[in-house]
Amino acid sequence: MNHKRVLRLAVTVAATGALAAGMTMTLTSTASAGTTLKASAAEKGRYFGAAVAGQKLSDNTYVTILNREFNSVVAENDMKWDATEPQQGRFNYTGGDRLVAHAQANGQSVRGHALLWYQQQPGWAQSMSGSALRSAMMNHVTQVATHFKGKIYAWDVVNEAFADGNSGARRDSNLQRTGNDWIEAAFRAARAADPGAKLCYNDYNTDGINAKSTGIYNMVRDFKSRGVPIDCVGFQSHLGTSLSSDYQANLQRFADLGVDVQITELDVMSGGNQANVFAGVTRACMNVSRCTGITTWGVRDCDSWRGSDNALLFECSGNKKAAYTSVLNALNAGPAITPSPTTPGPTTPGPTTPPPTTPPPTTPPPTTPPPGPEGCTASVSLNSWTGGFVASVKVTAGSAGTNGWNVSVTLPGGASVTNTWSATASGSTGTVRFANVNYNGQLAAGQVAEFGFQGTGSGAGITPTCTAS
Ligand code: 9MR
Repeated sequence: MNHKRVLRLAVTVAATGALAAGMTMTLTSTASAGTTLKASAAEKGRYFGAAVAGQKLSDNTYVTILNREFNSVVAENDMKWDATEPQQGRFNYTGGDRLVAHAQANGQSVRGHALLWYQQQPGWAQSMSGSALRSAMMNHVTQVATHFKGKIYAWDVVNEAFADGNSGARRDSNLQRTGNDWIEAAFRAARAADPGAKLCYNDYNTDGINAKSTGIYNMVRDFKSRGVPIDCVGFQSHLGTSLSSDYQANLQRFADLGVDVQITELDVMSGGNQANVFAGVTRACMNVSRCTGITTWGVRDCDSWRGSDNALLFECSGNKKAAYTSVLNALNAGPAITPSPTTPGPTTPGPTTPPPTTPPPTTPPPTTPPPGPEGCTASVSLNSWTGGFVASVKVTAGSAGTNGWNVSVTLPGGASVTNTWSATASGSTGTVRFANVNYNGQLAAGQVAEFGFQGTGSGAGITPTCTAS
């Protein structure tokens, strides 16, 4: 296993000047300002995520930051092929299941990483080729996507299949040598296994318009034209000391093909410009309405694969860095998503409201059967500004758990819902019904799901009612 990867920094077209000058662009900012990454991202209909190393889930400082700041997680290694199928046909989901359980208990959505990648293959797969490998690959995609079905917001179905440099061509690998159609075959298998997950292609050195990103762009365009099921493209964004001036334009050209884009593995070389580069990436995502979220590749500097680069947003002690503040400010300054009338609104994972600062009142010990609603309850927290609001709704399953839920909200006159995440809305004015999406409908007794919506007008006084199925 090659665990010592050479750090591949993005091609940097010097944009330092533009960044330092604050990238003069006009942003419509709202009066509200979140105080955590996840709240600020959620206010703008996005998620903010982190890659999680399984063994760190027992580190208090780490978990405190993870749950306070992030509402999306991805396994740094635990869902890769070597981890999930160490021997052919014998699957191990221990690490992946642990992360999913953590996410579900803390209102975080999960990105799945990665079904097929030329690295971190188990030894048995590395030594296979031809049709035997092709069928092992497809079985792997099917089995893993089926195991996690309904729990994954977006899968990196294929990771890093394009070559670096100027060719714009596929990378040579044992996977590629099974036939050029392996990527579309993988996407079709993943769709069949988990129709509710968004299916992404993910790669690095795609941080601007260059030969590699153009090769990928051409593949995505071809897939869309032939109906190959692809929903999103991940831009890893392992960055150096400056940001390409066409970073945003590159995201936008992919979005214009009809796919979501996501920043999937963000980390940035430390030094004087780190905060500016982080802010530039955040602004770019906020300015592209189909950019549904940002994930940093780890939590604190000392959790990062980049070691002494100090490439993340928190010091080891847990202190916030200047880069943290720059990202938070860029999230708060970003324009809200305004869904286009012809396309459905983005279904991004929703915001999680910060946990209450006072513990809930203690209730007398339960008798048998335990008290509490059989169905579900819902509560809302509102973030309002003149002319608009974001509602974060918490759904709590009653004693029987849920297979699905519906939440109804009656809006005041003049108010209307413009965007919804982690639920599907019916109607936009008057009484609006929100139904679970496939990854958050099944709740155990007492378990919480969160969704959100954005509206124009006033949301004052809305009272959600929940029914379970
Ligand atoms: O951060 C991951 C590190 O712990 C592993 O040793 C390494 C194995 O190759 O993979 C790292 O994560 C990579 C990700 O899965 C794909 N894009 C590049 C990331 C950094 O190398």
